[in-house]
Amino acid sequence: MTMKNLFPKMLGWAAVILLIAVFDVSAEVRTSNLYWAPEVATVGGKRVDALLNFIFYLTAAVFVLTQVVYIYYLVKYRKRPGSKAHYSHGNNKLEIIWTAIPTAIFLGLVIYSNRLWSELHSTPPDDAVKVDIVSYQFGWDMRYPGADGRLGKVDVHSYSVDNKFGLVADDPAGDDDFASTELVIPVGKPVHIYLHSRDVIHSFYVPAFRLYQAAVPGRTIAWVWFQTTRTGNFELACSQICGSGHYNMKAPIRVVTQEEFDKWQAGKIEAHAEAAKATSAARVLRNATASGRQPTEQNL
Ligand SMILES: [Cu+2]
Repeated sequence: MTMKNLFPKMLGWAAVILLIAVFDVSAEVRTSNLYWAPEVATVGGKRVDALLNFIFYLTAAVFVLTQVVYIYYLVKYRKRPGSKAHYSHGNNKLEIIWTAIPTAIFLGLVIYSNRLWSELHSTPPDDAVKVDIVSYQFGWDMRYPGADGRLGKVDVHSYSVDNKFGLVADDPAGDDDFASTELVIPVGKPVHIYLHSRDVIHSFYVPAFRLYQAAVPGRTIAWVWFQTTRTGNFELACSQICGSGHYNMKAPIRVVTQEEFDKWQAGKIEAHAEAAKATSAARVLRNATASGRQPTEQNL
C-alpha cells in the first residue's frame, strides 16, 4: 500500500477516534441512560416517552422484518446456472394492503399525538406553583409570588437595569414577589411557568422533563405547566442559539420535597421582607419611579 492510499484511511480512523473521544467525554456528565434520553422526571414526560418508544419499536420491527425478507429472497433467487428470470407485473391487492396499513398507523399517530399535545397544554390546576421565568443574554431570573400567592403584573416596557422582571408600579401584588437564580420546585406539585424574554428569543429546555418552549421577547408564554415525579437536581439550559454566551446560559433546577420547598420559600419571603424594610418602599424587584405609561401586558 502506497503512502498516498494510506493517508485518507488514517484520516478516517482519526475522525472515528475523535468522535468516540468526544462522545465519551460528554457521556461522563450523565450517570444513567447514557445511550437513551435522560431518565424522565415528569408525568407529561412519561406520556411523551410512551409515544416515542411506541414509534421507535414499531419502526425498528418494520425495519428488521423488511430487511430479513429482503435478504432472504435476495439469497433464494440469486443467479444460478440454469435459473431463469421471471417477469412480474406487480400485484394491486398487495399494493393496496401495504399502502393502507401504514396510512392507518400514521393517521392513528397524528390523532393520538395531537390529543396528547392538547392535554399537556391544558389549563393548569389552580393549586399550581406559579413562577415567572425571565430569560436574558445569558441567564435566567425566576420570580415567585410572596405570601399572597399572586405574581405582580408585568409590562414589557418596564424592563430596566433596576427592574429586571418588568414589574409595573401600580400593582401591589408584586411588592412581596421574591427573586431566585435557581428554579426550586416541590415534587409532585403542578408547576405553572410564565415565560418571558428581556432581549432575544431564548428557549426553556429541560431534557429530563421532556419540555421545550421558546421564550419570545414581548410575549408572555403562559401555557407551560408540568408535574414532577421525583426529587433531584436538573439543569435548565437555553436551547436557542442566542449569542456568544449561549453555551453557558443555564440555571439549576432543584426538585425537592414539599417540606424543603416550604422552608426555602419561607426563608426567601423573610429575606425579601427584610430587604423591603431597608428600602422602605416595599418595592425591591422594581424601581419605585412610575413610568406614567399604561401597562399593556396581561395579568399573571
Ligand atoms: Cu438563550
